[in-house]
Amino acid sequence: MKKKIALITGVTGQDGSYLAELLLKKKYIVHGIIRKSSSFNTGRIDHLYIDPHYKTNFFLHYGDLTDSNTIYNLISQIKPNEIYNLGAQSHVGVSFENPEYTAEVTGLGTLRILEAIRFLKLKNIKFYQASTSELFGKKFDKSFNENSNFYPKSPYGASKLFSHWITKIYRESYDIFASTGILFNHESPRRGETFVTKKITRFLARKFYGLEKTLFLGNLYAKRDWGHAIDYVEMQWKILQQRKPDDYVISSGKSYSVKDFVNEACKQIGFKIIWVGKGLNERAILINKNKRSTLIKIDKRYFRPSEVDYLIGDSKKAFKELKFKPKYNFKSLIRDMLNHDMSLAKKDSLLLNND
Ligand code: NAP
Ligand code: G4F
Repeated sequence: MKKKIALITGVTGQDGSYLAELLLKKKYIVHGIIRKSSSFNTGRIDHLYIDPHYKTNFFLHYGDLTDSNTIYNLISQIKPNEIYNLGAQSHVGVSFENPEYTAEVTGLGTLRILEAIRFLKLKNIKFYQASTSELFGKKFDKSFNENSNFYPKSPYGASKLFSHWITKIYRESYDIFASTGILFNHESPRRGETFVTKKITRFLARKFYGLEKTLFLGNLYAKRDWGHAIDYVEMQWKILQQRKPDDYVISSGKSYSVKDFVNEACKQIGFKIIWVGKGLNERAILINKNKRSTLIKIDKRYFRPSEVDYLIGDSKKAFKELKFKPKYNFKSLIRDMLNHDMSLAKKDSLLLNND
């Protein structure tokens, strides 16, 4: 049987790397688009890469979602059966600082791919758009599903809303197999270091080995529905294996605050903490025998001009139609992240002590 060909934008990111792994296991030929960078940016996929002079099913191409010509040429040359559009300026906080760039990449980037598909008239191509729970900025119901109202609260959310709607518009107008996954927060050992979960687990692991002093965080009271990226990328693939294109919410159905995340991570690593103070003066105090020290402080620069306070998803449709069965929960996600960060921190502390 002929091997399926997939093209992934954002292959160097958290999801892109796990998805490439999954598709290679499923015997796909996988092409990924990477950005030119002055330093290495392929750390998450280096283990998959084989010099193309030797036998490989994994190919990388330079490209950028702001560059229509390259997107068009790559799709035209590769003729993929499936395109996964995971590339984005994906940081909500940064989108307030770089709104125009975020709209270019996270919004218009999607349109560039859809236009290439339309112009090339490639038959049987399937397109996946990485939509997000950031579309649901305001709580209208108890939980959010495919029919909930959208109310984005950031330039990132607004850019993703454009991408979400334009995907539906191309599906309905041009009969393109274009689906979306409205994924709630998903984390992993490969999560970028500036997202709050990774910031916390990395800091605690390094603190354990004496490599850090204090962590600065923003809003501790925002609630998120957190899952594991390994479970969620499998659903991205499943969404494109359905008979008809559609939209699916992928979530755990449980919501925890940032503070809950800190408390659980501290418990797992064996740190006894108490919280004192209020507002910007709130702090977590580490109690070690009779000694007390400040472990976490609040820094107002990590607050956003507008915040999504509460997210919880309702994935009934995915449970039924995609047979969604996540292997990880809140506690095992944190354990996985901590185990990984502890082994990295241990290595760093050994290096430091050997110097
Ligand atoms: P991520 O780790 O931030 O990865 C983003 C990827 O996009 C990286 O490979 C990045 O390349 C690439 N990229 C950035 N700007 C680009 C540009 N101008 N042209 C081409 N590629 C570009 O994000 P993730 O967590 O894997 O998320 C994957 C997708 O799902 C994103 O679209 C995100 O917005 C969306 N999403 C994520 C979550 C979540 O909780 N993780 C939830 C819902 C939706 P570099 O490595 O070079 O920076
Ligand atoms: O980890 P975060 O930056 O993720 P956020 O904003 O929820 O966005 C992530 O999930 C979305 C899905 O809902 C994706 F679409 C998006 O691409 C991204 O992957 O922040 C989580 C919460 C926020 O409420 C934030 O205000 O944590 C709060 N927070 C508190 N202190 C912090 C910090 N966030 C960050 N990044 N850094 C802090 O120090």
